[in-house]
Amino acid sequence: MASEKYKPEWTPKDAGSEFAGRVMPGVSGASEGGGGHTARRRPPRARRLSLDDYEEGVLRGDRVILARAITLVESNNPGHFNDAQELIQRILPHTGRAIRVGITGIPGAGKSTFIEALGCYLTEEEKKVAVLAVDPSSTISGGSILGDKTRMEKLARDPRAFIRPSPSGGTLGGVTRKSRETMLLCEAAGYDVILVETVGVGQSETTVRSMVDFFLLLVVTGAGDDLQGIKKGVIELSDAILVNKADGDNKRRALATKADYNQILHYLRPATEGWTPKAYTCSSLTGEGIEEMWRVIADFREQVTASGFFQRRRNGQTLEWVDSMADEYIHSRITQNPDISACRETIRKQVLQGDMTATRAAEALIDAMEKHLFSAGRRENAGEE
Ligand SMILES: Nc1nc2c(ncn2[C@@H]2O[C@H](COP(=O)(O)OP(=O)(O)OP(=O)(O)O)[C@@H](O)[C@H]2O)c(=O)[nH]1
Ligand SMILES: [Mg+2]
Repeated sequence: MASEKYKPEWTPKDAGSEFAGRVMPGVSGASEGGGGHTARRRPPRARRLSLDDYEEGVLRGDRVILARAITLVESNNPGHFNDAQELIQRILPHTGRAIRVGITGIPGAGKSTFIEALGCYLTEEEKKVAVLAVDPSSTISGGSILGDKTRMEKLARDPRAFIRPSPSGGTLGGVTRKSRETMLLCEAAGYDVILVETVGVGQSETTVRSMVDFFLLLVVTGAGDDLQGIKKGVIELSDAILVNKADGDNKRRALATKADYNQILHYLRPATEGWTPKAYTCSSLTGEGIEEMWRVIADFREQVTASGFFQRRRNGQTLEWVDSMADEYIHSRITQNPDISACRETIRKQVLQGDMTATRAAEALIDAMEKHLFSAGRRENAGEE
């Protein structure tokens, strides 16, 4: 086979047969780089699931199907949206039985370590625990939970636990909708406790507060008397403050910090009607104080359920969610409509030039929206008939 024809093109002009190439015919059935018996097999493609499969799998508590159902809910593909909504509708009667706990705190306060400690305590008590992360600023999915999964190593291996990273933003309702619907799926799958860790900065505290029953602020002893940049507003959202890392030399200081926070809480309006928030200490490393914290959450549930506020808050949260999605939808329809945008620009200029009052401008904008949005709506409806 060694011949001129097979010589590589960089072969020196006067070279002999040592530069000849050989071309081997392929062997059918073998894969690249090996004989038939070592052929690499592709993992089988996941079978497409029907809505019945999803529903039945989630209700059975199948973790693989639960994960796929969450992926469906998180999809930004408009084709998946209706299926996801149909699935949520079907599982809705099986939701609402879990206690939903939000956990916030500055980066490094020990949220993930605390969740690991509390989660493991609960699974030992034979409870099923789902851990979700919510990062409203996330544009790519799966960001920090990769790091968190190593911090929640024991919990991640526990068959009674389910850990899911923050979804990314995107279509209607964004991260909030996806996280809430994920929570519903986990409840339908039989999880008794949902722990939601706030990730990132900005609006995550209020977003998480609006989807949980109990909101826990994790703090650590700071250098000096400062409040570690924790906004008063976040303290006001909290049902308890937990001074973490109360271990070793730090324990004494943690107790002092707890007393400081109790003082502050004394002057603030409680976040939950009929419940007095207090400060506690714990060590997520040694486990001291973890059980006490769970007792507090269980007492909260009992007390606030008895007063009727537990369900009232949930109802309020759901209705606010509906309104905010509708607002967001209208807003995006307006900003994406080129006719309205053009009109808006003109009106804004006129206001700044003093040619139009602010109130007249608002009226003119509303007229433009009604004209363009609602006449477009009528055209769509007419087209469907
Ligand atoms: N001594 C001590 N260290 C702790 C405790 N809890 C957490 N840590 C340590 O504090 C560091 C930060 O903990 P994380 O659990 O990652 O904190 P986080 O609040 O989840 O941090 P972000 O997710 O980055 O916001 C880690 O090195 C933990 O080992 C504790 O109770 N005691
Ligand atoms: Mg964390």
